[in-house]
Amino acid sequence: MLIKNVHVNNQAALTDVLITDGKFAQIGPDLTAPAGEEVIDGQGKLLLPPFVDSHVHLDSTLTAGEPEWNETGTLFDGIRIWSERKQDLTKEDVKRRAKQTILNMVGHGIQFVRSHVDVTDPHLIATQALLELREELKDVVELQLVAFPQEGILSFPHGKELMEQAVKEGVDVVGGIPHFEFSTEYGWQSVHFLMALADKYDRLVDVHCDEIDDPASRNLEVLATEALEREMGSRVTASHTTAMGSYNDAYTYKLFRLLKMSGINFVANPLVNVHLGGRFDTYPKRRGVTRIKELTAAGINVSFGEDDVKDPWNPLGDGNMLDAVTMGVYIAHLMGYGQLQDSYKFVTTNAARTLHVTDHYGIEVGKPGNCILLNEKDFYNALNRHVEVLYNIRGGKVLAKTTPAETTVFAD
Ligand code: 17E
Ligand code: FE2
Repeated sequence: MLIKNVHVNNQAALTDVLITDGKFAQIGPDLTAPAGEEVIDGQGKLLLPPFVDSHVHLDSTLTAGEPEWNETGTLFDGIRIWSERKQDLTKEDVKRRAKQTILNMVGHGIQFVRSHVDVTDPHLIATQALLELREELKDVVELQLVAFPQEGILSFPHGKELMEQAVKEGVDVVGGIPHFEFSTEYGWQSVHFLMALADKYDRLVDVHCDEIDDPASRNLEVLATEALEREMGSRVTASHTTAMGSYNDAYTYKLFRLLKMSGINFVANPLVNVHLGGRFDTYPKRRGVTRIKELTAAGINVSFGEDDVKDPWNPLGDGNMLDAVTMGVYIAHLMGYGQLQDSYKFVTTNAARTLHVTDHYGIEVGKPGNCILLNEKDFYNALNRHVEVLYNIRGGKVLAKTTPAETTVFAD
């Protein structure tokens, strides 16, 4: 495939991109297609590596309203409602809903997904369903699965055994939820347990960490210390960390030293965190998000996830990462022109680092020919107009194609 006349990675210059045998073969001006090769006229638009959703829950997707809508909008009612819906899970139910959401995501330019899967289920039904789907859809999407103990590791019957069982069955990443454990002590113990488990089985780590408007929720320092001492930093991710929005500045200053030394990654979920956060405040009302701007300024890797697509934690969601970026730049005060132009990194290169897939991610000669063509010349305009992904290209083949809607205004 030859893609003509595109701005690669938001650069000012126009260029061509040739993909042969599924890999980027040449990037430069005035390339010619080998005989019979498919040619796409890029029309001066933006070519990026595929979008990455670095944090979503595919087991619960498309269950909003079942058995009830989350009318309070708290994390805790979300957990309660999901716990009821979980009783009715079958493998077919999970696979059907997850597949529908994944295909929708693909239509919006996503090719890499990290999904948490709730392992606080004695039968691990959702885990088995998503493990099967990971294989069945491997030509469409690279799906990473996180063993996520929604109701706790130490606070749920046989929580530790269920975590280890999920890892043995093949999940890629070890998760946790220390702020939801019964006690601070259980929270810390859960972090030590999950880090040892990941180390033993050579897995990545992604913990729901301090997702609560409580400045006393300080499991992040335990996770970062473990990551530092085990030298696992780049393989470890702290998701949510919304309590950091409530930490005092003196403590945060001290914490940042450790975070930088540890090299861990962060995932913010701007849409869902602004929705679930601040729910127990009157006024002033907290924003419920982590310190995206300050982490980024400190050189720490931050990516964005959508977290939920229509489930007990988010009644909305369309599998479109531009929604997460829009909310993220507003809520984190990243609205400078350069910051807006660069904000695609939260859902592309930064997210690829979080997923630990950078060896096969990016528009570079020799890497797999995966890329997306957005219907604007640069990311500032793409974000502003929330444009279509015209082509989602995987291994030099069109995986999804979108024809833009056409509006005619009848006025002089
Ligand atoms: N579970 C949780 O603990 N936190 C979340 N944000 C979601 C599920 C979506
Ligand atoms: Fe989450």
